[in-house]
Amino acid sequence: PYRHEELMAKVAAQLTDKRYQHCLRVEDTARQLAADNGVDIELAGIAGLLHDYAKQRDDQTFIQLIKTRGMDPDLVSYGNGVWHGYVGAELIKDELHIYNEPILNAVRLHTVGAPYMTKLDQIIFMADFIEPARDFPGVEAAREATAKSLADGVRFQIQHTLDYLIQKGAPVYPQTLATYNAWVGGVD
Ligand code: DGI
Ligand code: FE
Ligand code: FE
Ligand code: FE
Repeated sequence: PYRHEELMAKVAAQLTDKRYQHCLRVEDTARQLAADNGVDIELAGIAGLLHDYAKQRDDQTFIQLIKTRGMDPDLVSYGNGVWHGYVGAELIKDELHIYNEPILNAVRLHTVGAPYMTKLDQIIFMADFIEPARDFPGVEAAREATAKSLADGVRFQIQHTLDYLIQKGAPVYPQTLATYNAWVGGVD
């Protein structure tokens, strides 16, 4: 249904070669995680390929869409990191004519996660974090957690991300915190 070669060309046309190569590695990692976790491999591959489709658009493009599509107005205060998933899904509909909600949602949530994530959402979230070229301190532990279970991987990543944002003094989008509370926060 989705012409793979055609989508690859469309993604490549929007990104630097470096970012495009990352998308191909995320596609590959997503396919592996899908095979390991009983998720549709083609769907996971397409979502992985497309996840950063909008990453290199101008701020103005994102801000305009946030305003005209009735998205959370607070999004405007958070920047490309938070925009390219949520708003990127709108550009994927408009430009690639892909309306598959499981794919679009996995793209929307790939950076900040959500309290409830489907297995496909979790796969794209994790594939982006652990693809073979990632080399931050802790990536091996993240790969091991993800191999144990997707949920362990998600917990690891959201804790790492929140920690990173706080270390940097970056603003935390409320949904990032909601993801953290749902997956990590436990009373004891
Ligand atoms: O697009 P990638 O570089 O492959 O990776 P990504 O989509 O996971 O993350 C993009 C950036 O978004 C990353 O540097 C961390 C940042 N980010 C994640 N959550 C938040 C955030 N930035 C802000 N300001 N607030 C958040 O809640
Ligand atoms: Fe991204
Ligand atoms: Fe990510
Ligand atoms: Fe990415």
